[in-house]
Amino acid sequence: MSKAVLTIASKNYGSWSLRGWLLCRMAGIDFEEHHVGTDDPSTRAELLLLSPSFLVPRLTHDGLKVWDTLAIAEYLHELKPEAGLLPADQAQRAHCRSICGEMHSGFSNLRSALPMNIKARFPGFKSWAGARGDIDRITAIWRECIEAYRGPFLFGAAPGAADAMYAPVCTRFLTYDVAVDPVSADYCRTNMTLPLMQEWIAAAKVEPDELEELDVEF
Ligand SMILES: N[C@@H](CCC(=O)N[C@@H](CS)C(=O)NCC(=O)O)C(=O)O
Repeated sequence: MSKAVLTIASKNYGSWSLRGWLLCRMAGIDFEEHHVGTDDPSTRAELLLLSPSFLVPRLTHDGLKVWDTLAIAEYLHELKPEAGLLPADQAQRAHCRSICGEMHSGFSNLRSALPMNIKARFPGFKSWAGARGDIDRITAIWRECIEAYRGPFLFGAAPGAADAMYAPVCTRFLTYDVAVDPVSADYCRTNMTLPLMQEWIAAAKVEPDELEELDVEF
């Protein structure tokens, strides 16, 4: 069997890449990273061969191609149920899938106003009202989970798919100096200090700056 390959983009800017990578590492599969720059026409052509959506992350495992972060999470959960990406309890699993889905399909104001940029810091950044609404909803989701399952991660003692899905939000809150309630601030610290997050952040910090246009918006 050939080794699994996870195709990802920038570690500094690629929030979906971060989610896919965390899911693969949390699941404990043995994989190689394949990096593509999605704004370069030749790599876009390459990416189209790899992933019909053009988008990354994309996982090749055991002859299968899996693209789209939620599909990767579900695939890995089926492959390695013992990794605990999704909670063992059915009701908690339904809750977990609901908040992962909400992240996957929503919060477009936050995503466009506060793009992931791990290297950058914008002290005192003013989030506009639309983004503030998304921030309020996300922190309400976190507080509800921490209260129900006692933390420190969203579904209890160990990190899982929901923490991977919300990890790029934690990096954004740090980048854009977003003030949140104490429970959410603690959760952000917990997620950001995970060894896997530290490993990704260290790699993002040494990545060459290729996407300068994302920086000049501010
Ligand atoms: N819904 C997709 C979103 C993936 C996505 O937007 N990926 C970005 C990079 S992080 C991408 O590939 N952008 C390239 C492009 O738009 O050409 C998922 O869940 O995987």
